[in-house]
Amino acid sequence: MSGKSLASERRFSSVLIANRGEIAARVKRACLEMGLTPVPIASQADAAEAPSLAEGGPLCIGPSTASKSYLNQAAVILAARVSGAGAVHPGYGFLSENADFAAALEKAGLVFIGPPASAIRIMGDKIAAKRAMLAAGVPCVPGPGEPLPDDVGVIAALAEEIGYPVIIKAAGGGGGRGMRVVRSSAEIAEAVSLTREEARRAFGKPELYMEKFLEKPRHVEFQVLCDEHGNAVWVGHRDCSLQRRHQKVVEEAPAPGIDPALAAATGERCAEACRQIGYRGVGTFEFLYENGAFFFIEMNTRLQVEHPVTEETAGVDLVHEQLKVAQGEAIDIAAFSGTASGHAFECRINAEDPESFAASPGRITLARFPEGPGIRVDTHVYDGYRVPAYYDSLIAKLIVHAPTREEAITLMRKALAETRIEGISTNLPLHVKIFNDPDFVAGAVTIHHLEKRLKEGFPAHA
Ligand code: MV4
Repeated sequence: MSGKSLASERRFSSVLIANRGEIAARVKRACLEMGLTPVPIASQADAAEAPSLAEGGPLCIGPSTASKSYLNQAAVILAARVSGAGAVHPGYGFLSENADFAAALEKAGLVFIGPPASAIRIMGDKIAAKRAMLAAGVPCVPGPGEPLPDDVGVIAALAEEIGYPVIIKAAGGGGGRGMRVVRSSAEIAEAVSLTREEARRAFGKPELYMEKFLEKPRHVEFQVLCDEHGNAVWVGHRDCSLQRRHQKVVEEAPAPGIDPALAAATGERCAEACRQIGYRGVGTFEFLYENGAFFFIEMNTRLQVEHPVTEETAGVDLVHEQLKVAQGEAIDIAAFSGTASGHAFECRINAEDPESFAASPGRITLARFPEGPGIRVDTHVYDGYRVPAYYDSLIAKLIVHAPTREEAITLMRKALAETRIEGISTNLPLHVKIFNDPDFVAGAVTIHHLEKRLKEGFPAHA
């Protein structure tokens, strides 16, 4: 009964999209498909490329600099108020994992399309997240879910107990920021003091924790979906090991070569953790996978860039599900059991130099994307679109889905060959090399593979 009344309070008919680029386009499409009115917003740089407000274009919420527009909570909330939007979809990045923003929306009587602020807050503190996962029986990297003490002797003893190499991480870090590998007791005191100073400065939070450092892991993550009625399901896994400087380049689903029974057990642990913390919406459990075992590292409380590979293999629209559970609906558990089929890849097409990785903003004179069975392109760009210099360089996601991994690779090669972006530089040539790399094609490369290949100059293999 209380579920019903809660649901009716949460109903909304229009959704402010607090983001830009391909994900704003993706969320807009989902809103229209579900009979909801999308309310786009834009910074000045993005508004310059869009139709006017009178022509159905975005509400301009501020200057081009993200801190004055997409990150300006007051401006986003004001835009929601004046447009009469009932809910806000944050996309990824920007305000998507900001607990204060989620709380401010609720206070303003707006629905945040995401988890409760309390869940965002827990996962934003990597020590609290790890403690929650240990309590829920999710397998974690060896090391306590507790902050390091001040006493260097006690810290050194902990490192001996875990066994070198260890890694010191900042509780406020994540995504590769604020961490330091320590290979011997001689290095530990300096590593702790340097990381603590960085943590204080960058995150305003000096707490650190310690883990066993895994040398050659893969990055495998589990997608979850939860409603406020206590239902939580895991919706497959993805391999995101192919990365450079913590930026993912290619993702695939499912992660190749994982024992289905181990995946099911791990996925179920993730779902149970969600039930325990009262999670709602979509989420991702990031694991390191090494020697046939999973080790939790972080949870992301947002829709992720790479969600399409899960959508294609699981046959689910994750944005539709987000919109439904945000309105208080129960998820249809039966729709998620044993539906995964085939293999999907995603190539992130960035406006950047394929050799130096320098950003390459400017006018796209021609944009041609492939189409046909098994091919999906998530993008906001078109002939004549000007890529602004202010934001990240993602301009399109090329996604393929086929019955087998081999067929999906063949399809991606074809899709890449049919993609033409002119006027700016893109990383398309890098993707072509990756899909001709025998180790990548064989499957199951580690998180170090791409950087190793780049260092070698991507040798052409016979
Ligand atoms: C680690 C690790 C090895 N051992 N933790 C980097 C980003 C952040 N999410 C966690 N990261 C890592 N944590 C332990 N105990 C190696 C990394 C890591 C990494 C992880 C996932 C994807 C790419 C990575 C690249 C370098 C290091």
